[in-house]
Amino acid sequence: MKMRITLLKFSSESIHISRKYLLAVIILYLGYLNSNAQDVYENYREAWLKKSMEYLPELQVKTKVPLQMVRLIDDKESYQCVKAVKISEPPEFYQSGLKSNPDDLVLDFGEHLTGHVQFTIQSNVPAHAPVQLKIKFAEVPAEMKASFESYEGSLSKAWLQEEIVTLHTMPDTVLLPNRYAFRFIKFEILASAGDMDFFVSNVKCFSTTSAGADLFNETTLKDSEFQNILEISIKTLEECMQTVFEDGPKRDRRIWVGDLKLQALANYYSFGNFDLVKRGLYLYAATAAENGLVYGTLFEKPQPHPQKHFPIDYSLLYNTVLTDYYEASKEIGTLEDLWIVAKYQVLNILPNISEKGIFTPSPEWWYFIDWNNKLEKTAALHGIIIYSLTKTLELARLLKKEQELPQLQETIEKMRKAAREKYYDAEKMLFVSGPARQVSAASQVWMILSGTVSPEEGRNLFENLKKEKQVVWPVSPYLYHYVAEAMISCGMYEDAGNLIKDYWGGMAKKGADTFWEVYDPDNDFLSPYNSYMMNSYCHAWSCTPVYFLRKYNKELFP
Ligand code: RAM
Repeated sequence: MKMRITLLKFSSESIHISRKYLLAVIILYLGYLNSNAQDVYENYREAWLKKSMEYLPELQVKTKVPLQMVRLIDDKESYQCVKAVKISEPPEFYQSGLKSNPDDLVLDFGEHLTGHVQFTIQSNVPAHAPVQLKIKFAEVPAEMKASFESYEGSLSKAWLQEEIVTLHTMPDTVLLPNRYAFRFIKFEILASAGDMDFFVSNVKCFSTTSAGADLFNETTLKDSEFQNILEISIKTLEECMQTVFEDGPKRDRRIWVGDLKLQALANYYSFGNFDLVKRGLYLYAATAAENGLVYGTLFEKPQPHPQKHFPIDYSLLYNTVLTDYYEASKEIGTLEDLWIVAKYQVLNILPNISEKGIFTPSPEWWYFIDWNNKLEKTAALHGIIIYSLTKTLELARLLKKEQELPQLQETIEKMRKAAREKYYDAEKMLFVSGPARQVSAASQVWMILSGTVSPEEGRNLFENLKKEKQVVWPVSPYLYHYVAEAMISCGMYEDAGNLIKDYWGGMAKKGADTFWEVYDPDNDFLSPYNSYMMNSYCHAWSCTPVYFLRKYNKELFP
């Protein structure tokens, strides 16, 4: 009995001890869990945000006026089957009442602008009733000619630039409430008193940009076609450079990693605005998820915040914006600050890379690559991951931080090996993707840029691509940028030059004064949003010809 009591006592004590122990373990474990759930950037965000504010640029404002009055006519030969034909100079428009102007008369500023718009209105008789006006803005003629009422696209109709204003006092000078991205403006009366007519005059745009001067503008290319493409690409970039590198000043008016990367490259060969690049980099860091992954896109207002989704190719490409930045600036402080972000991009995807080097994206991520909805993206994504890891390794070496990601080199090698084993089709002598073994430019390009193949093998891939009947080609200047980059990395300068002339030059021939978000030479109406009205016609990721034409000047123009 005694024995039993002792035992019990012992046992209750030991239970007591083990409870204490357990509690400690639970606390430790919770602490660990919590530390996992904890914000990995907790101690950095404030400083990053502060830095992003230090790099907030002042916008330069220029006053622009319309150059001509145009009429939009149907024309099968013109881009999207609409042509703008000059009717008169603006003063003539100002002298005739809006009621006597035919519906399709439009003011043309002669160039793409991003800014605020002001005009003066007067009435023929002292105003005894208000007037309601519809003021419509468009980047391209067909967008102006289309009826926004018929819009059935997938994105919010509110993106289409149209303002309805009711004005009571005349004469009056009116500053419209939003910023617009446009070349064409149309005024239309929606409601008014029968005996009143209205005269619009002094239409002005206070256009804005943070771009500054083109630092390389003393060099004119001998080839006039290239020179024209170069100028359009600079103008595209200039319009997208606002208080951040926007993807498009009409839509989406926010910063995206994929666009930022290409804008930054073009900027290094034109405006050399390093502060705007740093602003973007710090904003991404400050608004990243608690697990460390940067989101694909973010907004500045009312305070910087992300749109919470992960295009994982974009998250990883963030690291390469850092290496590109260093290559251009040779400034290391920013890299030291943001190394931890680069590290967490890698740490977040390492669990998704198998022992055999296969990358399987997590279901909560998505990946972009290109807007061609026929594209099977698995192989291209695999290549982008290797490319980004390789750049991260360069960064780690530069900062002497390799020990913080000791598995990097081996992972890259594993993934390159896996790429050849899993995605290379020995018969076609091309990389293929997906169960249907799809052949696309995207798969070849990213395998080349990832260093999975040698330059010579890369050249063969391009050769074999030409022989292949069914190839999925890009539809965005974004992916075409990487096609040109891959060609250059294989020494195919002539091909890269031809591509720039065919693709970007194709837009120029169709009348682009800034380069478009999507361009399919065979389909002017292609739209990722099921409506060409919604496309952005001054789009950041299309601005890279200036980068190619100036960076590879010697090679492209020997
Ligand atoms: C669109 C924009 C942007 C791009 C993303 C993936 O919303 O065109 O430029 O980066 O898609």
